[in-house]
Amino acid sequence: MTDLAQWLATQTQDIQLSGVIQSMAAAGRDIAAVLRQAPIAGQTGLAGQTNVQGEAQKALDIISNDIVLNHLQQNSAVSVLISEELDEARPLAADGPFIVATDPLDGSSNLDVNVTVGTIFSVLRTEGGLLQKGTEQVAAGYVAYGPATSLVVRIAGDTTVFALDRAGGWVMTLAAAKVPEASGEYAINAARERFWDAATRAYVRENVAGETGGAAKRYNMRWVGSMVADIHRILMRGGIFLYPLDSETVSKGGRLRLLYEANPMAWLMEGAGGTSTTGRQRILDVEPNDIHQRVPVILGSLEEVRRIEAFYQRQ
Ligand code: AHM
Ligand code: MG
Repeated sequence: MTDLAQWLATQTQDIQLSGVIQSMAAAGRDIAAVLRQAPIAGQTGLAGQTNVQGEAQKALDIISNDIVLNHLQQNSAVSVLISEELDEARPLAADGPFIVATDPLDGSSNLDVNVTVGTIFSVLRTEGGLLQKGTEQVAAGYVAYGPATSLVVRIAGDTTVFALDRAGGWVMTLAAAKVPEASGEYAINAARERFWDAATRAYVRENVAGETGGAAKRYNMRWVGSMVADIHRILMRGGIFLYPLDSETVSKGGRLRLLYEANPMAWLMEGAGGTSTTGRQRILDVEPNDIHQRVPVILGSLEEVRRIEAFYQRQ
């Protein structure tokens, strides 16, 4: 059995970079422990509520952010933390060579129904500044808090999957994830159809028509509403995830965030042979102009991403 430290030693000579990934993995282990206990501690609700002991609750989003922050504050390799939960980038070790961008608890609206949520992270070099394209990432990963707690991580090579064992260690369960090129499964919030652009409409219409339509095969649809859960399924068995630009999100540039949601997921997908697009360009090539910038997100199996890109080209 290979553990995380052994795997890291095969992926990079950079001890500091390994340490950053170890810190995020440790944060994930600690967040998993909090989540397991959350219904008993009365912590699945919103901030501002009180728990059964009458104590003020902090939403798990804030607790998870604090856990990540605490781990990274102890790591002198990290100069700055960018987080969905922090308005501004948070300076940490003055001369640390790395920046971490994170969504500490993605999909948290699903917590009260005990559905898989996750921690997403991206690692950048400090010298590149806060606003760097996804291609500049040196590593990315997520932790999925599901029936098992999984860590999916990639430096520059393969996208690799670990599971958290009962002793709190990470055991490699898949050395190199491979997203099947073809798939008949798509993930989109179909209740937003009235806001969709023409390309998304045309693509989904074909999928719904199945073997009788232009795509000439049968499709199935899945939407957990928790990006980490949807992406993990696609990474393991193929499919496509879509949160396209639509008429309701167009003024903001999309729904999901570029630096700590789209870029790390695109990095992991590409490492597993999948691909990503905004519809118009590769996600990893988007120039950020704000740390909380939003972006349209389409990623997964090669053939399906190419199919919807063709609709965008015709539009
Ligand atoms: P969050 O970062 O506020 O948790 O929102 C992101 C989540 C993703 O996990 C998920 O893919 C998407 O929002 C779900 O959106 P919708 O509410 O349209 O289903
Ligand atoms: Mg999020």
